[in-house]
Amino acid sequence: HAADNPYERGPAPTESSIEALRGPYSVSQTSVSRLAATGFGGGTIYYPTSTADGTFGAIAISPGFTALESSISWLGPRLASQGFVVFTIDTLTTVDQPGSRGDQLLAALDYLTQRSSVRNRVDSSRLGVMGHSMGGGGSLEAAKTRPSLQAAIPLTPWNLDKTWPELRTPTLIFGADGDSIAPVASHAEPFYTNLPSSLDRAYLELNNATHFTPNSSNTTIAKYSISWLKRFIDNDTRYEQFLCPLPRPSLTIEESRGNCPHTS
Ligand code: 9J3
Ligand code: ZN
Repeated sequence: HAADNPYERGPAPTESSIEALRGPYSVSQTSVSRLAATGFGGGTIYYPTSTADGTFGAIAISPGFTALESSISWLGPRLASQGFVVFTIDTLTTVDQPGSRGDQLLAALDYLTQRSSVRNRVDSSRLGVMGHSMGGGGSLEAAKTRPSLQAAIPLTPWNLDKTWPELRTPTLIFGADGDSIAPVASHAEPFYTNLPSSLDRAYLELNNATHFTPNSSNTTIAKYSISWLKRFIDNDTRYEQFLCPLPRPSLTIEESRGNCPHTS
């Protein structure tokens, strides 16, 4: 109940509401030019149009190596319509490495909460990061740098660093069974395994999927990302039912790992 949790937003979720192409909030968007941006390459902010529900948690999302914001833009309205401010960004150059992408995700969050036209709509204590490939590796770097982040979701992540014992941020990693660019055996799986075992963490391996599956609208990615962000950025335990017990292997999920019940 909202009286018990000041961060709860929107109606009680159902399986169909988290699978829907859009959630309950109408979404507006505003562009941030590369010239206006500091420490990242500009982007697009998607946010609930109404101010009636107060502030929202927020996330920044980075694309992967050689890719543009457009490669992850489907997540903007998909997540914002559930009640988040979502900043899909471009990087300074398309060849920036994961450490730089992590810094740029944090610069984008700082821009969002301090300088953007929607800063008054954002609760600056409730922030998270996502990213694809080297951007997913960057989301791990961002969480390592800023432990106050409330959620991280690397999508088919790529990083040379395989060990993440420093993380204190609840982290949901998506791998893809057919990923030949960031094979799960040398990227997503060791990243998951080398998070602290005490951390709220999960690993979902997409079935019949490739490195580029996160670049198109995908209901499995959306529904579990929404649930993770709601559970850990909004402290909204109404979404725990979709995360624990872990989703069983299915047509869309090859494998799942994680700690249940959650501890934070
Ligand atoms: O961001 C990515 O797609 C990383 C995968 C990659 O191309 O790494 C090669 C250096
Ligand atoms: Zn490490």
